[in-house]
Amino acid sequence: MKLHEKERTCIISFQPLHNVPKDFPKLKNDTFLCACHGQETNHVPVWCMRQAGRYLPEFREFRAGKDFFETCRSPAACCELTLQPLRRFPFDAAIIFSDILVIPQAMGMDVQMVAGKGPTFPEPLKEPEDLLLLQPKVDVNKELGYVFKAITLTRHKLDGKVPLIGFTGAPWTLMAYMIEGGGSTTHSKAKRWLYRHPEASHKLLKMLTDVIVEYLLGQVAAGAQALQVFESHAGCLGPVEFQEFSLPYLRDIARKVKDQLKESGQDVPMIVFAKDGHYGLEDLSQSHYEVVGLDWTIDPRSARERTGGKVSLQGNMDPCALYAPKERISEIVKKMLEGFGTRGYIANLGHGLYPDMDPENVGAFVEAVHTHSRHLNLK
Ligand code: 1CP
Repeated sequence: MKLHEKERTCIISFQPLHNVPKDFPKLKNDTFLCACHGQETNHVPVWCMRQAGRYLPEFREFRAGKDFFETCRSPAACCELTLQPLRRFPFDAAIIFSDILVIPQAMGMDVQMVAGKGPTFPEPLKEPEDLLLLQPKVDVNKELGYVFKAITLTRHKLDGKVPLIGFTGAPWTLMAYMIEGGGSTTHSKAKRWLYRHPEASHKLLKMLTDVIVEYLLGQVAAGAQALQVFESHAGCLGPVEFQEFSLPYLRDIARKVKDQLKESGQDVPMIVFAKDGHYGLEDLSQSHYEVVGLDWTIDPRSARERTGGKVSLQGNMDPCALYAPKERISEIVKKMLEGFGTRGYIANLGHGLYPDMDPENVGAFVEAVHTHSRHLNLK
C-alpha cells in the first residue's frame, strides 16, 4: 500500500531553520518520526498514552504528597516524570508530562485535582455570559511558559534517545470539561450548550482554538518534535455534531500550526486522536494530520481501508488486554500488527494505561511490538 501522497526523505535530515534552539542532542532513534511520515522502519515504533502515570511505582513515589498542578508547573518534576518510563522500557517516543487542563487554567479558570474524583472546576461555565469571565487573549509564554521550559529541559535530558511529543486537548474536549466542571458520563451540560447555545459554543471553541494554536507553536519552539491533539470526548458527539463542533476546529488547528511552521522551514508531524469518533475516520484522514490515532473499537484492516493510505495510523490495543498473561498479549499484538501492516504504523493502546496495570505487562507489550514487527518485516 502506498502511504501518503508525497514520499519523503529521511526525517532525521530535516533541519529546523528558525526558532528552535539549535543545541539539542542529535536524535538517535527516529523510528517514530519516520513512521509518522509513512516511511519504512526496521521495527514498528511504540509508545503508550499515559506512559508517565500511576501504574509505575516510581511515579507514585515521586508524586506522593505533591499537588498535581503544582507538579505540572515544575519543569524539573515534569522532566523526571517524562523520563521515568523511558528508563524501564524501550519506548520509541516520550510524551511530556503535563495535562490538557492547563489551557482552561491559562484562560483564567480554577482547576483542582481532587483525590479520588479527578480534575474539578469549582466554578464551571454555566451560561453564555460566563464567557466574559475568560481571558479574551492569552499570552501563552506568560501563562504556559512553564510547559515550554519543561519541554526544553526534557529534550536536553533525553539526550536524543527518542523524540519528544507535545500535546494539547482539542477545543470540544476542553469545552466539555469547562462546562461539566470535571469528568462526566453523559456530558449533558456541555451538550446542552451545543443544542441551546450554538453561537456561544462556537465562540468558545474559537477562543480555545486560538490559544491551542499558539500553545502548540510554543511547544515546537521549545523543542517538541511531534504534536498530539486529544479529542478524548469525540464519542459523546454524533456524526452531525462532530461535523459542526469538532472537525472544523481540529482542521483549523492543524492548518494554522502547519502554515506557521512551514514559514520557518519546520516539519513537525501531528497526530489527531478522536476517541470513539470512528464515524469521522474518513474526514480525520483528510484534515492535515499525518497520523490518526485509533481507539480499540475499530478493526485495523477496516481503519486502513477507510483512511485509504492517506495517513499513518496509531493505536489501538484495548488497554485491558494488558491484564492478559504475557503470551496472550504477544498473540494480540501479532494480530494487531498483521492487521495494520508494519509501514506507516505506530503501535499504542486505544487509550491510556490504567493505574492498576502491571508494568511487566507493559514491558511485554513493547517487546512484542518490536519482536513481531521485525519478523514481519523480514518476511
Ligand atoms: O495524580 C495523578 O497522577 C493523576 C492522574 C493523571 C496523570 C498521570 C492526570 C489527571 N493527568 C495525568 C497526566 C496526563 N494527562 C498526561 C501525561 C503524559 C502521558 O500520557 O504519559 C497526558 C497526555 C494527559 C492528557 C489528559 N488529561 C487527557 C487526554 C487523554 C485521555 O486520557 O483521554 C484528559 C482527558 C485529561 C484529563 C484528566 N487528567 C487527569 C485525569 C484523571 C483526567 C480524566 C478525568 C475524567 O475525564 O474523568
